[in-house]
Amino acid sequence: MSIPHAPWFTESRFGMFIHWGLYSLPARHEWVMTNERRQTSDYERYADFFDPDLYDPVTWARAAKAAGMKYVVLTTKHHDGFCLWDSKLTDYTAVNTPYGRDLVRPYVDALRAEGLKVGFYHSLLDWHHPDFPIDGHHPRRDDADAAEQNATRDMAVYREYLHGQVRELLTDYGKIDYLFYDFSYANDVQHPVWGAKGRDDWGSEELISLTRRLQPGIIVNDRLDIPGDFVTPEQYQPSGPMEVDGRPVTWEACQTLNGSWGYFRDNHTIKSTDLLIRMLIDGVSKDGNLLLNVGPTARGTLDGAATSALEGIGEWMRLHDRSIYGAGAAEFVPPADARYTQRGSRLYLHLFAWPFEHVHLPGLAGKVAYAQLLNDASEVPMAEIAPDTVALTTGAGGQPAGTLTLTLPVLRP
Ligand code: FUL
Repeated sequence: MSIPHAPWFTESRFGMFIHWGLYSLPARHEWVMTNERRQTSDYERYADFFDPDLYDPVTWARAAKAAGMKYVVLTTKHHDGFCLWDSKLTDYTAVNTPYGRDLVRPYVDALRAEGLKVGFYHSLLDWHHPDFPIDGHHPRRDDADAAEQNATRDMAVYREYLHGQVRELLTDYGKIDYLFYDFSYANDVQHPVWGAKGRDDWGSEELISLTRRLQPGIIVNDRLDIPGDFVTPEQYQPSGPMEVDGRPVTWEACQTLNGSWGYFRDNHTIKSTDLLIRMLIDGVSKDGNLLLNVGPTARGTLDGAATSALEGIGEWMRLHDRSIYGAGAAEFVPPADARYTQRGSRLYLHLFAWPFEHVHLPGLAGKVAYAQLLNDASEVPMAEIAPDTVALTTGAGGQPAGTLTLTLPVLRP
């Protein structure tokens, strides 16, 4: 399902998520402020040490592009409230750190220069703002006087700040293609004392119209507690094309490399490159996008694990990207441990485990004109072995994530 006003999105299929902010300094998860119940005054000291001297968004943009990604989404502000841009509405910004500069402008410029679409992530939550009420996610939620503190916090004041900051971001940086709001939790956290926050708290209707008014053509996600342009399954792969109220929807799975979005120095449980490629294929086979996250270090670099994952994916994409871009779910059911993606009259069979000699494809007899490997265009011999089944002779050689292309003559009359 493509978005009528932004067909580029499903055509692209693959983007980069970047979680970067003060939490890159403690380097143990972007929720460190609330996980460790940090006092604001204690946490905000990280700003005194924020000096990403190696920040060079051109290298990020090039790494994304070389991996085959077509758009990039940066955390302009995460839940900790620290702003990467020169906001006039708070001092809690990158400008007031030893680095002393707006980080968003060079990011936007770098993406444009590389021909990538420009995305912003923006947190609805703000654990730094004095008017943001203490709720079930807040670092101060266990304070004995939390209720008392809340008496002086005014969500309406915060809401105005939120909208004002979005206005800055969507006014001062030229064309923005994509916005990921994060997140409304009306049905998510029914905290016994603080309850939840829903569309009225954030002023979701107004925020979304402001967004579209300032950036006609922008696409907006679904985390405002009202429908957006696409839905955002987080850290899971849906079991098939997604639907909401029985209707197909555009979707994008966001996924981490190692379970944390922000840089996590001591977490080495990185997903293998093979697995990441399979996640991308799996999503496309179900009509979805993949937004794959990296968490740059506090010096502004991508670490070795992220870099080699991106390079590995890029190597695969160089030979297989036509089974990804503009492709989507196929009308056939693949054999076990395989996925189909389809673009027009081309059907791509992705074998997650290389078969020993033959692969049988029910439902394809009489429908396939020719079969070949996508990586080297070598022919794959094909025979009809049953009234509806085709067998391909793939050879005994192993490939980690093999992709066969089947060329179908006519799929639809
Ligand atoms: C979540 C956030 O709470 C995580 O920190 C991360 O940003 C993820 C993409 O969305 O809801």
